[in-house]
Amino acid sequence: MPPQPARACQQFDIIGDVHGHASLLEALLAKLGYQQQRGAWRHPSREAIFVGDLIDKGPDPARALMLVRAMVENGSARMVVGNHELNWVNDAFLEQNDPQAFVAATRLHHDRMRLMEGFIDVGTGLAGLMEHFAWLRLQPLFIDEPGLRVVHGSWDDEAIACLKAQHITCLDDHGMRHYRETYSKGYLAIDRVVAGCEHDFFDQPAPNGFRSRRHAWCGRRPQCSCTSWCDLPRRRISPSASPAGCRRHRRLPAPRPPSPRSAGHRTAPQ
Ligand SMILES: [Mn+2]
Repeated sequence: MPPQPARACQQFDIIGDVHGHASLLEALLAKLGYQQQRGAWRHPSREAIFVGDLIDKGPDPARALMLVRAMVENGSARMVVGNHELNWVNDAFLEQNDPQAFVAATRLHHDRMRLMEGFIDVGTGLAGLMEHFAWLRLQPLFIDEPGLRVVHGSWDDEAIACLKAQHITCLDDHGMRHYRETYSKGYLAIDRVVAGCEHDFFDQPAPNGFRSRRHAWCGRRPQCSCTSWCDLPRRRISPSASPAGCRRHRRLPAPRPPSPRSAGHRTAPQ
């Protein structure tokens, strides 16, 4: 098949984890030459590519999410989801028909309190939050086109091929069905691409029932040192089921710069 024609817009600004820092993002966009026009930040000749993790940590995740969504919907940006979006979706997607349960699921992570408060502040409240959640679930796990490859966690040809073969493009019901099935090919591929993790499988299940250890990439192997039992779909794990010293989401050293072969970063699922 001949190469696909490149998109009209050939220049990109690749913007990493915003993590709720909406004001810093606005300053960055202004510095890069974007201007607010007709409800969204736009650049006359370039497109912004957000590499996921818009939410959590920073002071204003709601505004960060709304800003990026406005850019995507106006054609001045695209995004892929990061592990923080994946975690929120995994916590709350089964509760989308029950607002109270949705709030409870969203509140499982303390950082998401600010996300909820932000939507209340702008007057759209819970309905706005849930509507943005639904939109987030449709954002891609990866971008793969001539001249541009973007993921949040780790570009892995095998994992990308698996996602394509199984038509897993985002965190919609189809994608989440695969993701919730621990150890399925789809789960492992999403975990690799979005969270940057890979798994070491045991010959026999461990005494706690788990079949693998989960490692996050942090630059060049064998530096990867963030180890957790493979419990992501089930989320919470009782301390007694986890061996001493095994912590989920252990903080890692600062990630190395991304590989020149692909945009994105390789960090622990922090
Ligand atoms: Mn991340």
